[in-house]
Amino acid sequence: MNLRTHPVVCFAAMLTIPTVQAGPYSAGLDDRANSYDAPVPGFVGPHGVGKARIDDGTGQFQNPNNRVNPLFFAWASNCSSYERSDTDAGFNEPEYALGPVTGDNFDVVSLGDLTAAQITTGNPAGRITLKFTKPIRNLSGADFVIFENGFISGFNTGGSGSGGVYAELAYVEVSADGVNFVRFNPVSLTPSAVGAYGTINPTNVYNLAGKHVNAYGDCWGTPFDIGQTGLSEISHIRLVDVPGSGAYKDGGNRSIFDSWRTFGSGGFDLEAVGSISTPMTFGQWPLLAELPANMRTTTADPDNDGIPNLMEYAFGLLPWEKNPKGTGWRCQTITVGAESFYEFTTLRDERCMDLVRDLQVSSDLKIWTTLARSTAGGVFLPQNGFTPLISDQRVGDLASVGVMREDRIRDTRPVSESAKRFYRLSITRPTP
Ligand SMILES: [Ca+2]
Ligand SMILES: [Ca+2]
Ligand SMILES: [Ca+2]
Ligand SMILES: [Ca+2]
Repeated sequence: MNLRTHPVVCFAAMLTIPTVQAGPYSAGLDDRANSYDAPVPGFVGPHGVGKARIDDGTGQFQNPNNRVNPLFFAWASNCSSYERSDTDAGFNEPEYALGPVTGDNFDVVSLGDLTAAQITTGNPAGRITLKFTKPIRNLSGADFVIFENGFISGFNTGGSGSGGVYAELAYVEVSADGVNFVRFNPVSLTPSAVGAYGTINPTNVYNLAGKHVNAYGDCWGTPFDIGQTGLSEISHIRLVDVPGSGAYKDGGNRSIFDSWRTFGSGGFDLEAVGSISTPMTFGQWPLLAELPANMRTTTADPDNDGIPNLMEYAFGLLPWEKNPKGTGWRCQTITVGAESFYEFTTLRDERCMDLVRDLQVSSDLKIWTTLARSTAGGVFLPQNGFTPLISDQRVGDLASVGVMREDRIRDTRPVSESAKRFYRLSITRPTP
């Protein structure tokens, strides 16, 4: 719904408010620890995580110093098809779904809503298919994020009462060839119809787009993990509107309810689709484009934090933000039983495909031998007959995002052995 087209919200025929059992899924905004679908902020910066930088139309900006979340490496670039299900005017230009998120809830394309009669007749629901220039790979955690224009409603109208999300939901389908699509398995535990312009409790909804808030200054998107579909890489994402009458079902054959029926910008409103898991080389790293032209080399250090650009890229850091000394790589002593061992910790962005990372040992600082190696963004593996203990885990405060890793590599040779042993981390970019 867009209030520009519907300045008066009508809520006739509202239902009584049922007792609602909340599900385990994420809230409408800023629920970073949720293990299912923690929403991903479209913007970050000094005005707060998830606070959109929006042109208010007079040349003034809300949250002017925030920027689009640099976690996103690509945005939908083409619309392959767009079939709206109603004939309402406005919000029918698919170009509004392309390019970076804006946080502007009017910068959308609507899929349209179906009437009860049309649902009975079997009219198809509105749908749109978007294409990415580079494939999105299944890396750790969420791989892409969908931004609709839901908002926290102050109206005590729907199934979850005041403070629920005014949500228009859509099924999400992905494809590697633009022909064969696989649908994410949707879950909707909303117990009953919420009426036109009613709200839902988003903790009852999973694997449907449209449950998170992206309006009036708050900008959060819904994460999707390609790993759930059995595909390893995709190029197309299709959204199919769910008219929330209850006629459309989730993966457990439960009725899906959302605000229904809506007009003007009826049904799902797509604002943007961002990719996290787009493999990169240093030269393709989108963060480079935001640096001054003479500061884009591998060795340049525009933020003067002692970490050259190639290392900022390798460690998933920001080349324009000063990182504390020692960020990205450290060594500590770990005691196991009666003995101590050196353990190395390093950061790794899984999307950096062109790097070779070697943890190396030497007894004389001249001849170095590799203890463990990571290639093409992958986990470290033991080398040359060494048997270091290796583990890795997600790093960062967003439970849905997994591409940023922290590796731990523990040498098996005790510290107490008297022979000298030096360590270094080497990050190289083999000549393409
Ligand atoms: Ca709508
Ligand atoms: Ca994934
Ligand atoms: Ca730097
Ligand atoms: Ca930095």
